[in-house]
Amino acid sequence: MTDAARTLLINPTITSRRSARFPLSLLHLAAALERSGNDSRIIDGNVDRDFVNDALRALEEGAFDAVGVSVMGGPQLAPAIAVSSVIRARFPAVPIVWGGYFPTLNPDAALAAPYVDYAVRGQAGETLPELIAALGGRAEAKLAAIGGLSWKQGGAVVHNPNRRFTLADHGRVLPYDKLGDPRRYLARTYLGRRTVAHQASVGCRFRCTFCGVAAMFGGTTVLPAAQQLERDLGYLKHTLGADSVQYFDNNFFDRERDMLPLLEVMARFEMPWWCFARADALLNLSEQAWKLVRKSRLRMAYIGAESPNGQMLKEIRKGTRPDQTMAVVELCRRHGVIPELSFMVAPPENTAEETEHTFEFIRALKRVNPQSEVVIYVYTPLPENSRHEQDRARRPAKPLFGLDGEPVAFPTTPEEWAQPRWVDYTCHADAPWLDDRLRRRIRDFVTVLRCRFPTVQDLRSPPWAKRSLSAMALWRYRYGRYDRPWELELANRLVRLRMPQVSGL
Ligand code: B12
Ligand code: SF4
Repeated sequence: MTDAARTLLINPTITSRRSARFPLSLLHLAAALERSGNDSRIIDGNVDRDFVNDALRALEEGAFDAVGVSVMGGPQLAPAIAVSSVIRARFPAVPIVWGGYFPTLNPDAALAAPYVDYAVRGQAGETLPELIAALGGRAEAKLAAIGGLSWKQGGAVVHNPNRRFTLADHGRVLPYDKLGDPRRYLARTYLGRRTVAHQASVGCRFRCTFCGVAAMFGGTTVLPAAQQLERDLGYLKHTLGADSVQYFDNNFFDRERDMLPLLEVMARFEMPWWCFARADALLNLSEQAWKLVRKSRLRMAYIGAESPNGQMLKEIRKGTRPDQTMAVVELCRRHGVIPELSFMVAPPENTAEETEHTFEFIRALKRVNPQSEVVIYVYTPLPENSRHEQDRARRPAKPLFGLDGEPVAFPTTPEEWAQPRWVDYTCHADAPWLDDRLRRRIRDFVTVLRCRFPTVQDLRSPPWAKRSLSAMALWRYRYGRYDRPWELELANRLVRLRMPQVSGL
């Protein structure tokens, strides 16, 4: 490989142009490649809807030494397969590298595809430059020494050891200019007119058994230095003109003593913000920290409540309790923060009872804080093989069975994972142990709930339409008559209320 190798970095389409946010994964990789003296070009399928042809054109025009594709399980798989397979067909000599959550959690499935040569697990800031450097002669000894890499040797797949997670401060902001005009990624949201996406820390110190983040990071988290955050926010606010921030940090509030310097920076910027958080972390914040949280203008915290069943929370190693969920909605109300609570209904055991129990719990939360927002997912545990290697043997998951009584067999190729039923599984929208009656029941409850309490995140629907829907849903919600809310479905089709779980903010 020459000294300055060129890599084509692709983010396959996963959301609408309106909902596109910075492809932070690729920006981090472009920065890492630049630091190692290499060049790259980014194609973002969220803004470039013809990204497959544009990728082919880029490869025709310029000499690229490798293609890197960012792949999250779910709806991003089909476009990732499409772009990778046409590149393989037209440019068979160009190595194709997959990275992101899908290959991290399913490296064997990723490498089962003939159009994937390398799967990078976890962070790739060091792995990718090392791989690019090793590609020239494809020296196997060099490949074998690269941490976090899975690759093919003969007919077998080799998984090199994991790599440690880092968050080194390289003294500069991400190379946003690689996206053309980065300002087109700022969006009007309920936080502000120009909301920007940013990730300050890396990882999460918890190991909830169902969570892809735990599977990726294995309980590790690294926070940025205050000066790094200050520099990044300064650039986003003063150079790009952002007025509010959506933090993509997996779990924003870590230990308070480490958070205080970061909150002080954010309190100086006073840019309204949204983040992922845990109920226990918010409940444990001191008055001093809350003062900074209020000053920094936290508007909404997305909290994984998961279930009202304490035993289930223990089994999935959530580490929080239902009474903490109840307490945090009250605490948020007092501090002017909207709690956005996510729940996982329809677990594999006591499926229907647990679901009804969760609906009742949600109603109780709404009574304490009617502003609480609720996101309902179906509980779809990770395949045992996808869990972090340290967690796999420790507490093996219970076997899963479908409605037919047969054990659930997870897919083994990207094509299988891209089938609608497995996309739904990845999106926590459906599971093999759900019957039609329960599916319908969940859908009906969600329809009544979101019509009765339209989300503040929806700026598209006019206020009168939201008010009318809410009034229409009143009697159904009050009397628990969720079944077949045809009139709400019809009205909803006209208004098209937003679904933040699909498009983000
Ligand atoms: C923004 C985001 C989205 C955006 C799209 C992002 C995009 N690609 O354009 C939207 C809102 C569309 C989205 C959708 C979904 N998402 Co999402 N999303 C995120 C979020 C919040 C941030 C991603 C990010 O930018 N991270 C920051 C970057 C720097 O980290 P990174 O992406 O991990 O990248 C690093 C490595 O993974 C690796 N890497 C990544 N790409 C590549 C490529 C190459 C070539 C290499 C070598 C390495 C590499 O290197 C990078 C730098 O170190 C994450 C949570 C998180 N904090 O990561 C969830 C997350 C990735 N999403 C997740 C999921 C499951 C989804 C959904 C599929 C399902 C759902 N219900 O949420 C939906 C699909 C919804 C639908 N029905 O359409 C899960 C994945 C877990 C899993 N089990 O696989 C996460 C972790 C959320 C969670 N806590 O569960 N998502
Ligand atoms: S559910 Fe939240 S707290 Fe648990 S591992 Fe995932 S990101 Fe961390």
